[in-house]
Amino acid sequence: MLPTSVAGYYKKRREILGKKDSSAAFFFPSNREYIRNDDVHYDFRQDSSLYYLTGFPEPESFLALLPSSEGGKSHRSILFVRQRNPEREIWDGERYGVDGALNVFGVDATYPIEELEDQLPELMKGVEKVFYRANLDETMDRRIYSVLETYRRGHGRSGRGLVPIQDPREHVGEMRLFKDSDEIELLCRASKITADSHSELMRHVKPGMNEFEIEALIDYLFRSKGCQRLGYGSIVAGGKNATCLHYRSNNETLRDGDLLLIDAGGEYGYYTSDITRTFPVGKKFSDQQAKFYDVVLKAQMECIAMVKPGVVYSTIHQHACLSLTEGLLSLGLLKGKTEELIQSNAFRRFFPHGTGHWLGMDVHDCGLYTQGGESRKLEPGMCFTIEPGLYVQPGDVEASEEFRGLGVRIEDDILVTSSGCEVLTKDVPKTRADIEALREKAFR
Ligand SMILES: [Mn+2]
Repeated sequence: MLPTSVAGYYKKRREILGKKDSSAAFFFPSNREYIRNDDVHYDFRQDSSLYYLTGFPEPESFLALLPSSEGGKSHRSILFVRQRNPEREIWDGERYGVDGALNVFGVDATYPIEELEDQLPELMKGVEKVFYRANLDETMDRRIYSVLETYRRGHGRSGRGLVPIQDPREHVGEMRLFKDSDEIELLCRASKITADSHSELMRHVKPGMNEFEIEALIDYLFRSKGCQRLGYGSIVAGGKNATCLHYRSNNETLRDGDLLLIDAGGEYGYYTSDITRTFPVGKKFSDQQAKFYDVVLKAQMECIAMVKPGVVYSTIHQHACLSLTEGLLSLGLLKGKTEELIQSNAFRRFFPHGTGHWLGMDVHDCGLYTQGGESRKLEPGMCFTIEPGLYVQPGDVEASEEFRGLGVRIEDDILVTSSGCEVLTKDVPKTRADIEALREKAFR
């Protein structure tokens, strides 16, 4: 159960959101439960924005923020929830129910979720616009249209149309982009657990293990250190599998002499970390792997060194492109003039993704990357990843053979502070010397 002070913490967020449009309603449905097979569901996780605004963890719920009928007052918060059901609770666990949700989550009223279409139009008095994210869930879209139609009819023969629907992502995204001290604490915790786990993997991986054994170890390490779940599906890619950016099969045997790329992050208190490390399956990097690895590491460390308030976000990616292009020239993988290679995006053959993304409750967190058509400037409280990588496709016959099938990505989580930045994931080694020192331990 949430203590009252915590309920107040979510209430504050709802007030801030309501102030963004005093005559609008804001609707946030819970995530759907997805069927895996027959009557078995995939693991449920609450929609991040609904959780951000309420702390309410259950499926089949719905938050409505409605303008107050008294002028100047903040929006009312109405939560629709599942009713208590002793028989279902034996199967699925306890529910808060209508009374429990009202007592615990500091909202102004609660109703059974079945009454959404009946209650909501009545409660919407004075609403001129609705913020709702359509096209995620067709069933919910139909329910919302039914609510808006009933609301429209409530005005008699007025000739009015449906109130307009606008996407709430930008308003909530802007709030979620800036992490407060409580959120930073959760991010630090997620990052610390994730970093420690990656270090532990470096001490345990051995040739002959299967990628899924490593995946199982990751699950174990994150959860045994306090994570409720993972922030996203782990990528455990040995050898050439690392050149597949979203490799998820995780079912091949690791071979001595190959590199292993692991991209995995634990979620703690609904905030996730996101770390990638690439290290030898054996004890040491080969000479070719070492040269290739150091190009990525140099780019990554230079990018991190740039981070401070006022820096334009896109300049970090621009720098990664420059640094990696110079590295590709030194490796002989590209030929020509640096400027022209950047102009023509030649590096994209080896570096086809961006240098990072916002990080928070979602691994690819919400928040605008541009404002007024320009890349935005970094400000304290923003958190994002820096993750340059280089990949030479196994079938890239134009590339020198010694580099074919190599994939290296190095990713850390960065918090912008008032004086610069903090690397939340700094505890996991990334220089070759530090990695090889840990790898040595796996073979003792
Ligand atoms: Mn990432």
